[in-house]
Amino acid sequence: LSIDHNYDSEFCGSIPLHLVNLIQPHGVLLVLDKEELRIKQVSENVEQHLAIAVDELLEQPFSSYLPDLQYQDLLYKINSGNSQEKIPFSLTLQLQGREQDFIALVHPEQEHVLVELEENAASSDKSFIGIYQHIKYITTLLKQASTTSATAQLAADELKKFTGFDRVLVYQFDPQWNGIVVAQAKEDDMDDYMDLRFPASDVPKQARDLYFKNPYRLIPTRDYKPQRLIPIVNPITQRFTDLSDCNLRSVASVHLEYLANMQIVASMSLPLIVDNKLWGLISCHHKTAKNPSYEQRSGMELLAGIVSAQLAGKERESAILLRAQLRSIHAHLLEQLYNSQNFVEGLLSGSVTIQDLLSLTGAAVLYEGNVWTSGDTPGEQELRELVSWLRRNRSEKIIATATLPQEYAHSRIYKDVASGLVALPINPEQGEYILGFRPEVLQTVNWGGDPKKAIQMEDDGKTYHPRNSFATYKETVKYTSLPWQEEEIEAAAVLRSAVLEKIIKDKY
Ligand code: BLA
Repeated sequence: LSIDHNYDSEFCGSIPLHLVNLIQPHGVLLVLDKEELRIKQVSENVEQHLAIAVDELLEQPFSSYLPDLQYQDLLYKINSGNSQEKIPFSLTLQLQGREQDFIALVHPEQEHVLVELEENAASSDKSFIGIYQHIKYITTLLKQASTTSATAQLAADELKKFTGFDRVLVYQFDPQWNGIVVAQAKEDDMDDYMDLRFPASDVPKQARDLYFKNPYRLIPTRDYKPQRLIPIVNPITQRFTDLSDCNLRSVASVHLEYLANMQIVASMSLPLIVDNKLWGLISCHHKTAKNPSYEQRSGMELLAGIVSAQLAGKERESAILLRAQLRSIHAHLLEQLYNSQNFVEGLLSGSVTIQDLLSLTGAAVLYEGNVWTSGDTPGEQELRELVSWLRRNRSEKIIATATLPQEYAHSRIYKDVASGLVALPINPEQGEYILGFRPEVLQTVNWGGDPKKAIQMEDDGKTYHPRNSFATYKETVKYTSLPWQEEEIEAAAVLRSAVLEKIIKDKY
């Protein structure tokens, strides 16, 4: 795409999210030493949640607030190494003679242990059995969805019903890390984001990376007072405490502004991970504050995992289908190639051609000083110039581009036949190539707000804001063909080897 999002990695991508030293106020953070599990650092809001003052807690052994059995269990969880799984569990704290239940998340780090505690206020909205049956029902539906988009739409619809969020979106990343809303379920009065594309800087790299550490990012309300850690510097490490693993971590202010601009108060997002890669997100929005119960969060986490597995299955199926289609054309073409007088004939004429295999609208062979073409191609002189450019610029490998006119300005005059190019080198030193062409396909991309205005920098060059409008911004993408699929490039590579073999066989 022609829009340059150079801010992503250089600017938004450099905000250090993990060293903010602040948390959101809907829970507390305790930092314990590893040896004795003594409380070394706490968030300043402990008194609101635990009814014990900061000074009273600091330096106390955590064990003095726990029944012995729970303490033993905690020790086991910290030492077993299983805590990678990050399964929350309930802890009953003994505070000033009374007992209080919390949901705890424990993260053993290199030098200390992070303990996050939250009251589970909304837990009574559904019984375990109720939630279990609901998840089972959604899972059954998901298994029946036949395509990627059906899976995504079902996930959005069912997660909206399951959680009660006002808007649930399925957001899919493209190779440049822009994202497209591929499914949406929403209340009528919420803005419609379906099919809109958002620039990569909206979810910058370090925010994307954190989804591999945390099962979700929850912001129950953007209207909160951040809570500092006390003391400010972690007395164990003598540094700021790394909050990468901490669910309560305070939110980057640019993102809080973003949520305000989207007119939402609460947000929760969960990763969709396919083949170890961040495929997309499930993004949930609410007009007012919303803090789902731990049971609901766990259900959402589980469902995001199931949706990911379903998407992985669908992607694999379509890759297999494409491979199978290519393979049958390939078999024909190879047979024809072997039986032909010469490889040029075998590729360009006959019942199947290289055009069929690679979905080309034109093809050319430049070999031993001659030029052969089939279908729509640039003229002979233009082909010779194109090959000199290829020789100068590129390697011995197969080259495929869907944006030739952007890379080689001379080709703009024939963009209608060759905005997409695949080049199979035979003998690149001599300018001998097999070339395949695809025409320009003008695409309209609907962005959620003008991506060139994604970052609003103030005159001081330091203060910045996210864009304040997500109204559809239409961009016409020129000089671009349909994309080349990985499977097509693989097929081209196999064909190239067969051609090289044929040439040798015919010569000797
Ligand atoms: C975080 N941006 C996020 C998150 C989402 C988005 C989902 C994760 C936190 C959350 O769940 O709310 C973006 N949300 C979207 C998009 C849609 C959506 C695209 O629903 C589509 C419908 N953001 C900017 C700019 C910067 C930026 C200009 O717009 C940087 C200069 C940064 N976004 C940014 C940062 C975070 C973020 C730093 C991490 C916030 C945090 O976790 O503290």
